[in-house]
Amino acid sequence: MTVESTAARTPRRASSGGKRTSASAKSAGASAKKSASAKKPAKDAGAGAQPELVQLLTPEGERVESPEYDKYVADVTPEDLRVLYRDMVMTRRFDAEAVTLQRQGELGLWPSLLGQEAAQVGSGRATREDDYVFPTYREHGVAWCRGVDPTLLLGMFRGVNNGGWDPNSNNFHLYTIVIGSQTLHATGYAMGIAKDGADSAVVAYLGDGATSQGDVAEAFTFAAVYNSPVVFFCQNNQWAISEPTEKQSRVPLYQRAQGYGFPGVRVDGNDVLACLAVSKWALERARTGEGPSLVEAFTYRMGAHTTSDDPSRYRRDEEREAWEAKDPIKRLRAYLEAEGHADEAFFAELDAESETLGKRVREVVRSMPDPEPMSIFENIYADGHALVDEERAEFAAYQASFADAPADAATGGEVK
Ligand SMILES: Cc1ncc(C[n+]2csc(CCOP(=O)(O)OP(=O)(O)O)c2C)c(N)n1
Ligand SMILES: [Mg+2]
Repeated sequence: MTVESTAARTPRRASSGGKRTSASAKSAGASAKKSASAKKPAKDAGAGAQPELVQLLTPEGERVESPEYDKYVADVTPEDLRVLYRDMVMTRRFDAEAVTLQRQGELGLWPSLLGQEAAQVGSGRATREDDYVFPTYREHGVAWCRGVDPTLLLGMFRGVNNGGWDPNSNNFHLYTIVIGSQTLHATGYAMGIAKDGADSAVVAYLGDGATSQGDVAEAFTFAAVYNSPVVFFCQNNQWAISEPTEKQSRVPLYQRAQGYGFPGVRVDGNDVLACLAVSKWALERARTGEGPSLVEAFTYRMGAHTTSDDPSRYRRDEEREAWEAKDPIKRLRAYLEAEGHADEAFFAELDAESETLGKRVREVVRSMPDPEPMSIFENIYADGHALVDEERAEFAAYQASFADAPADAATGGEVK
């Protein structure tokens, strides 16, 4: 059983508040021990109020109570916790392989998710199969939870295709590099869902830097005014390339939501259980007609922005070291061990499984065929477009200008 399937059992259109069943004796999510640093003010990223941080697992892996959010993980079993742990380990291993592949010239570029596994797995596992997800370019952990084969994420970064997967297979949209624009796509999609009368929800991922984009302001406005079933899941990883969050906003990011008229919550983005709980809260709001929410997952980009970036030029090692102590995988492991929910054999098997994944990713990427040059013009517009036709013809003529060009190169590229 997966956490996702747990979510899928939640009745649709269930009225919010007080209707969820209380935790069973063996449900791991309920075993909160002490109350909490949930009320402890977090290190503020902006000026003004000291924000509260929703936290269910401390960095040391101790379960703390949250009167508001415990109920959203009350049905999480030890098996579910192991699934969450596995998701994070597999995702990190995949990501490490991709970085290595880029360093060896097999990929053109790679945006690592290192450090953001809990934010992505917690929110990803909160979604239901019929929900629709609009990612940025860094949501490899969410893709994993949605069941997208990770090797498919690499085609675009190898330059062999323009996307790599069918968004409708897993309700996981293509990666979007144009900062913030996916929040508009998500809001439009959510408006459509509402018009259809479906009770699915939409999740739009965005970064801290993206909150400065006009597209995001428009998406927030439309989502609020149309009361759309969309969750804006902002991973505040403290940096937008070399720009720190405090240069993006005068207030903590989650407080931006208030001005648009919907709630915003800051969650410990390195605590997978808290991210699961807060995401379920936000998704339930969306499903039950309560409209959009903003979740700010307070986390840290442990690596470079992309493999083209060198963070040592703009941030100090001590900052990274401080965040290492809050590692999302270490803290869930500590909790699993303390509660006796996982033994050495589990961790050893997972290590072996993740190595197998790394090997598979490497083999698949290296054997990806080069595309036909003209295929870059495919799948752009459903009904064609004059400008694309012109560019296709120009490129075909260019191809044909080479001495060793195949005889049909100037035909406009009838690519099979
Ligand atoms: C509209 C637009 N402007 C600028 C860029 C260049 N750019 C790429 S990533 C990035 C920073 C994004 O930071 P953030 O939203 O915090 O996401 P993160 O990369 O930290 O996940 C910028 C400015 C872009 N891709 N699109
Ligand atoms: Mg960022």
